[in-house]
Amino acid sequence: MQTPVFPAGFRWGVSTSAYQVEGAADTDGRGPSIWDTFAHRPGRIADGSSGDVACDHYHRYAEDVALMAGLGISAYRFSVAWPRVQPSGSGPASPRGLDFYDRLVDALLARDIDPVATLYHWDLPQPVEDAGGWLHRDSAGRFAEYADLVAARLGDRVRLWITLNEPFVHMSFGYGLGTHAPGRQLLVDAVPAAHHQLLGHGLAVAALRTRTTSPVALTNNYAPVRVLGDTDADRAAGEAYDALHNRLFTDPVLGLGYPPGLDPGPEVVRDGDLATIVAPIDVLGVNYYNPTAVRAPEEGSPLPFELAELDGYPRTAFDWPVVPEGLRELLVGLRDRYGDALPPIEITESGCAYDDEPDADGRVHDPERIAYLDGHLRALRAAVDEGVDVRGYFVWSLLDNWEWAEGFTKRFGLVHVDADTLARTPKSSYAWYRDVIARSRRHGA
Ligand code: PNW
Repeated sequence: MQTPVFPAGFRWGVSTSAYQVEGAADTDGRGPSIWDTFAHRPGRIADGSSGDVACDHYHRYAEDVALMAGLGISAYRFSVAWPRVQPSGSGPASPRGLDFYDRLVDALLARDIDPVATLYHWDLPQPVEDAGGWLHRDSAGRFAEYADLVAARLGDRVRLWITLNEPFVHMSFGYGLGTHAPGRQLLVDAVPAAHHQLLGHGLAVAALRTRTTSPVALTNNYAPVRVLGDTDADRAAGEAYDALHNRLFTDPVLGLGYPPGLDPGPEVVRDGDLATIVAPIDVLGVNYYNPTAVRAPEEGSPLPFELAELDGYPRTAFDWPVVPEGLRELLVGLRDRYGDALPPIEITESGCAYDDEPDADGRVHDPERIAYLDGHLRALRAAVDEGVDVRGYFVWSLLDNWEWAEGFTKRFGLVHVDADTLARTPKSSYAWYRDVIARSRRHGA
């Protein structure tokens, strides 16, 4: 059976993020971000690496855009590094910092590839963190000022704007558990970092509307919840986790207010904030990797759920279960939950890590990735056939890049990157994805 085709005009893409691919950490006046600080602190990154050089995409972007053109994609999702645009986290834009994105956007348009820009993919300028980071209300306004500076320069050419990437993962790993930058371990006290990101999103949407007519989106990570056990306590734990992971950053934006139990309270949420946050978005960005298994917590646990292993599925090199069906489940679930309030969806990340290395002939075979993507495109097609309005699909990622706390140990790319030479070698999944796109263009309906 062939991979399904999608309607004409369906957006085929790949995604990356600034700190994970650019490198050039000190180039052209870039300032430090929380990820520079975190990665250079001993013991935080699996292989002791940092994004100082990453894939050196900052200098090799022309080669990378040529690889994209070879895929035949219609869109490239990248992120803009706030510390390049405002090296000290506030004040006027650094023209040299914006120049890079100007060049990138023009190179994409010259190849007929839509630039899709994420404004924030977790690289907060260190001075903004030093002033309280996302725990502090002022960060929301600062983010909107930064968004305005970027849109003033690129607003005429970016085809889709995404304000934030995965604010849930940023809040929970960065401020709740401390496994990501800025490394704070506040557990449930991290919730103000939710409200201030959402407020920043709403203020940024308003700023973007004055600068561009292109659509505006928010990208969230979603995980269908699988409840292990059949007690009321297990089901309550499932509800609690679903509210935190899947609803906290979506319900307020789509007009439902904060989910029960997660309202940050009057000290944090001021009059008018929810009206700012509910500013209409044109697209909901959906990132999907796997479902989450949950059961009732032990007595005395600080959290209202306990995360568990989801058995019975193949696993990626990240040890994440491969559950394509979860994508259909989550898309139908979003439609059922939000109904007419749900805007069109684009899958802004989907992908997997495997230990891909060149064979004796220098070729990189990654049949597991092909099976993974094929399965997820089938699940996506099933959701579309059930009436969910999905307009695009972006593979994470174009390149083997710097995978946050895992450093270079997890390879997500359609293109292999040699750790020493940074040479790019398209994997067999690259040719497969190219053929899927071409066939969909010919036969799409
Ligand atoms: C996303 N989880 O992060 C990010 O948007 C990317 O930057 C990242 O490289 C990619 O997924 C692969 O990890 C996630 O544990 C990090 O559920 C963690 C989770 C999900 C997404």
